[in-house]
Amino acid sequence: MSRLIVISNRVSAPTADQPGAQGGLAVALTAALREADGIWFGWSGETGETVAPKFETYDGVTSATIDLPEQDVEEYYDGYANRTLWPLFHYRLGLTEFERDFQGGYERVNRLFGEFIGPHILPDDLIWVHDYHMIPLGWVLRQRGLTNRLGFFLHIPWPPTRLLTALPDHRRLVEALFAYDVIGFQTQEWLETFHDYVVTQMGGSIHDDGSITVGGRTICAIACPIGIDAREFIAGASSPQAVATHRRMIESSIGRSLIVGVDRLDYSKGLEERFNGYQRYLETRPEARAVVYLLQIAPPSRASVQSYQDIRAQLDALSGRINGAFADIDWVPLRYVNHGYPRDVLAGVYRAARIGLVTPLRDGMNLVAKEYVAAQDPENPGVLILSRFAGAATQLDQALLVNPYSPDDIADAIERALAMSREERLARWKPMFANICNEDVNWWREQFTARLGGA
Ligand code: ADQ
Repeated sequence: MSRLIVISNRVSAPTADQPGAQGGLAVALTAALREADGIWFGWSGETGETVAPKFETYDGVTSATIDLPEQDVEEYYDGYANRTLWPLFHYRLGLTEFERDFQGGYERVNRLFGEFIGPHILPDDLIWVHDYHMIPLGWVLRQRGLTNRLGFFLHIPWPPTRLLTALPDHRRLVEALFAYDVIGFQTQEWLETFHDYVVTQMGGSIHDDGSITVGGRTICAIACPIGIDAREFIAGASSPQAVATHRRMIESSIGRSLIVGVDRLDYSKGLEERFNGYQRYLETRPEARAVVYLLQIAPPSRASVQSYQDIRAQLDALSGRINGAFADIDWVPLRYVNHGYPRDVLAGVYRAARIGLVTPLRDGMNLVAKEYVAAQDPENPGVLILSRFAGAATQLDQALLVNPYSPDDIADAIERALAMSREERLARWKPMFANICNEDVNWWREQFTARLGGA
């Protein structure tokens, strides 16, 4: 059996400092790394001079991290990854910053990773690189003479060709992907937009078996949607902490229906539009006031980037305006919370919520939608309202699908969800639940690694 080497910007394998599992991806990859005696490489999150990777083996899994100089963090992570690629790949050309220094920093850090990781790779290792931070890494490793099987998975959308061509040197970025043997996207839609680029910009051809040839090099590109660790999440939903949270939520709701949103505070998640949709609901259905409330949990992320500071300030103002306009002496329409919670607490919150409101403007997948479905009471499930522009909408098509830009669409869906019979709720929930159990995170990992292993 080959070893598996995972490389991503940050490592979320458990360590002595942080022993708990940190989300589905960590759980799935950790299990695979343990079985395959592998290593997970990434940035430590610290700034400092880059020296040899720091190895740590905890509970059978080895992680290896490097520090990065401050300038590299600014140009590679804050810069090219989060100010250029993230907004562009989420269709936000207006928020995209094009700085040559960012691109330089991005390529420099990818070379640095190659330099530090390269010597630790054995000839038979399977290498799996993750996400937009690391696109050129495969190419860097090939330059170093590596002939291993190399895979890449993109967790975010692939943008339409005409958007992508706004990126200076877009072709250089895409060409780097051809150093991999297998590349994976979350959905068929992103795979097809990638095909479009390859055909129209590179003169490549797509074969019946899904492989792609450009200039004599053939690679395999697949759609492979990520799932959650359904079994772990379902078990978590009946843990003591979840049950206590559920009780606390029901008590504090005093008979009102809870609508819940849980997101990183990010402009791609459509929070402003969601608040506007909720406001439209309150405005147009005065009789519904005081019988619902929205709990939005949104811990800040990427706070050093201006566009994230801006969205945070806008949401602070908007949530204040909504509460100012609609609150009563014994009712607050919007509880807006800016910090994270342990997964079992989230599970209890999801279960207490009559509606899961998941309305990103664009999202590679969106795991919150899947977690909401997993946490429901099988006898009396709530309703998922889901953006059609989330990758998850292709699998969770029994949700109430909405256009997240339309406040009326969101308001109508809230009304419909609150009035929905138990029978219809069950009929919608059951196939979604089956999907998240069948196509869970282990299924995703096996699909990808089977291709990577040459199947
Ligand atoms: P994200 O954009 O981070 O992921 P998402 O898929 O929703 O988005 O995952 C977020 C995770 O963080 C979920 O597991 C959620 O429970 C957790 N989380 C969010 N808010 C939290 C809070 N307040 N407290 C605790 N936990 C919280 C990127 C892509 C997605 C893709 C994933 C995985 O943008 O489209 O689904 O990677 O590929």
